[in-house]
Amino acid sequence: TEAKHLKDYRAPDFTIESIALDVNLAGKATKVVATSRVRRLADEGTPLLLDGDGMQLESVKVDGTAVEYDQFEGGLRLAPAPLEFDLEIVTLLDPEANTSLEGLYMSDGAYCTQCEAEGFRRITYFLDRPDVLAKYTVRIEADKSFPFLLSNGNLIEQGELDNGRHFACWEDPFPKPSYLFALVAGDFDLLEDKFVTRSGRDVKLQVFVDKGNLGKAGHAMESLKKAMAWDESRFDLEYDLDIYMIVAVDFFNMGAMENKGLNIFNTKYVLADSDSATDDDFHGIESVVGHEYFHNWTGNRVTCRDWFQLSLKEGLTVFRDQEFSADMGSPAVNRIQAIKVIQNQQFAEDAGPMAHPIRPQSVIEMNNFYTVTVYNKGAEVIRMMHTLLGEAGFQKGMKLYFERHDGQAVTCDDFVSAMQDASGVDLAQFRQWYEQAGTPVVTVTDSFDAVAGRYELTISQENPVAGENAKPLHIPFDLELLGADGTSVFSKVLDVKQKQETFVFEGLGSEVVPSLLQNFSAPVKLKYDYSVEQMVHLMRHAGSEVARWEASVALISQAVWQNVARLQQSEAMHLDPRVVDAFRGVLLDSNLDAAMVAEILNIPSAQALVEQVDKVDLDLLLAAREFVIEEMAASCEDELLAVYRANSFEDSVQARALKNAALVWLCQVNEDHQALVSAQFEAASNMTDALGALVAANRASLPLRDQLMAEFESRWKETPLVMDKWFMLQAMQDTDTCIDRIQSLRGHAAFSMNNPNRVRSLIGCFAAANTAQFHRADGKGYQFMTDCLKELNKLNPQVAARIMTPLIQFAKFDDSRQQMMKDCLKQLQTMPDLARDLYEKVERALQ
Ligand code: BAL
Ligand code: ZN
Repeated sequence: TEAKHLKDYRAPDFTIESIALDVNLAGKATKVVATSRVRRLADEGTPLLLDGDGMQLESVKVDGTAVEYDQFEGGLRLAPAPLEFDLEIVTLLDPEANTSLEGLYMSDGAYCTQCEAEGFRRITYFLDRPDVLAKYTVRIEADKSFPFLLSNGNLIEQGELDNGRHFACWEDPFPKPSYLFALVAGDFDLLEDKFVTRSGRDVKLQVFVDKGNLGKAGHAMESLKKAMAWDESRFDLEYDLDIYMIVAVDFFNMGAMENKGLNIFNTKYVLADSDSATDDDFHGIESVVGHEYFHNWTGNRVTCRDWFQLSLKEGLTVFRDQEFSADMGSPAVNRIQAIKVIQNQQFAEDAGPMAHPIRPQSVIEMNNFYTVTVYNKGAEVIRMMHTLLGEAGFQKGMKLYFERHDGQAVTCDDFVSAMQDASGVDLAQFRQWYEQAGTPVVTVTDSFDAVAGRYELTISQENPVAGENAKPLHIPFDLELLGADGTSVFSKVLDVKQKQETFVFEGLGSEVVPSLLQNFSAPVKLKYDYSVEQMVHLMRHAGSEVARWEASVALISQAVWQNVARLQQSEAMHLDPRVVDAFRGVLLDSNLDAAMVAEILNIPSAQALVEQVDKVDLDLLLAAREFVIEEMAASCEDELLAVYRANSFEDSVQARALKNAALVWLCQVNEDHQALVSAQFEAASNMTDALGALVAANRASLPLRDQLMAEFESRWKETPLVMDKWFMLQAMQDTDTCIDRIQSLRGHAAFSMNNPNRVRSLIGCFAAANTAQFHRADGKGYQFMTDCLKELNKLNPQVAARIMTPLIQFAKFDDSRQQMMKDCLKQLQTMPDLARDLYEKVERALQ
């Protein structure tokens, strides 16, 4: 359990130019014969070290002759070898016993693989690192009860064998790192289609789903075709193989995996029809199908030199999938969703013990670094470059990046260099964004000289996590100045480069209201003392919809914190009528897109509010937030009802979003509105409306809640992805009995601790989203999570480490809660068989 450091990176001593994998699938006696062409890059006399884990090693041969070897924890050492040789390794695997879902495992009776980051070493001994790129040929043999035998690249041969067995051979013409290897064997329903590329090549498209789910594969297929067309038109990138396959499996640690030509997906991001999937699910599928497809260039054609560079492919590919979603739908709503991920989750990561730069400097378990920092802050860093270079400059940079690095394994620095060299924009200082952990705090002060017509804006930056010596960052700071009548008098992205800088604006006839850091132009915390009038002004007049939403977040956040302060002084809470009026104005504004109004109604979560401060009295925060919602809802009840009714008649994603947001508020203020809930639930012709009703009933713990939940369960108990929604609702109810209910639901027929989707829905969601019950003052929430983690530690450490995140983010809470959380972590720390994944997080938290 030692950390690896970026500074210790060394090029490999050997490389593997090609590998022939012969995989004989036979349950517990599955056998893999791997024949690699190995070439020594280092000096003569250098031993060959191979990675390997959790397999039974049968034999090792060099150029056909059995050789001696040393086996050690995590690998194999061979004596010094000739310059080039054939290496044959035979391993035995037990995919049925593999509950970690890394390497080769079984999902609902199908064989499948997951090799990123370091799963290939559970299939054979190998140079399992992304800078070793090999050509793969794969022969799969299995019983005919597994009709489909799939791997990367093109099918070159298949045939029948004796004893009810058959085989298939695949060849991938593109050299690839081992993490992009994939294999699937199973019985599926298959949806087929084709895409004709810009240059006129036919690409066969296949989506494989569990039997009986063919009717739910269409949206994924449509999304794939849209993604392929979009990457051609926006990024000038065309697909490069003759076939593209997506296989959906229900047991999957991640969302999906971009294996070359053979993506393996979590069913959650493939299966959808309007009966069983919400509008959000449809959107998520389009975005993840796009994401994996876009990896074909950003990740597969050009990959990472080492895992510290993960953001090279992930930050860039998230940026690309965000742009895809924006171009397919509403740019503003998509931007808001991306901003919320940073403000709610990434800021929390930065403020906790796992804070790391988007290019981490040290890692114990790589699986712990598939984070909102590497992915989503990484995407914000790419977005800032896009802002600095403009679309044309950015695309020139992409072109140069591929010209220079196609077929290579490279670093984040290589990417930035291509952007700089192609555009001529100096990015030297900008590279700091890859170095520093923590959220920079940007403080703004201003003054207006009415006589001179001069406005001065002073912007200063600090990074409390990176510390005093942190170099200042290059921050693209999007600024708009609005006149008293709401017109825009200045709008530009400022280049902020110093620790403190003052910008002067002359010739202003009257005082202006600044819209600062518009569209969240950099992933920083903004500190500026907005007055209520200013925020209300921005909500009405800011030039972009995102900026108007940002003003609403600032306004409502201030209202919550003011009431926290009142509670601390034992004063009565109250809500400024101007705040109510501003929200009422939004409800009445017929020019606003309904989805934007819904975003504004979905006020910041408790978690998002916690991230705005350094220390929090959670009980007061929850009380104040609830008070603000109830006051607002009570004051706007008529308008909410009108909005609810008006949007009930419309059949659109936007209308449903607004209607359902309004319903939550209505139920908060008056139980009588449960008639609306019940009517909506019974009449619902789609999952968005059915779930909207349940969410409202659950949130307000309405009397009919249990009955609706029971109806929903009996309708959907055989549909795992829908039961995940039901488990989530159970996990999110803020009632005293919640934990006991979750505990007993672990015995539900639809639940399994072996299935990550189920675990995330019932247990992960409790910790991540039921703030009140997870952080119960009696510590029961923490202990419940800890008990679950102890169990998952053996079954699936990767998922355990992922869902434990809220338990290590204790720094902002009161001493009593902090102590209880640490005590729980100490229970984990003393476990004799604590997995590396959990070990790393526990140690960092208790340090
Ligand atoms: N590479 C792991 C899954 C994804 O980010 O696409
Ligand atoms: Zn990705």
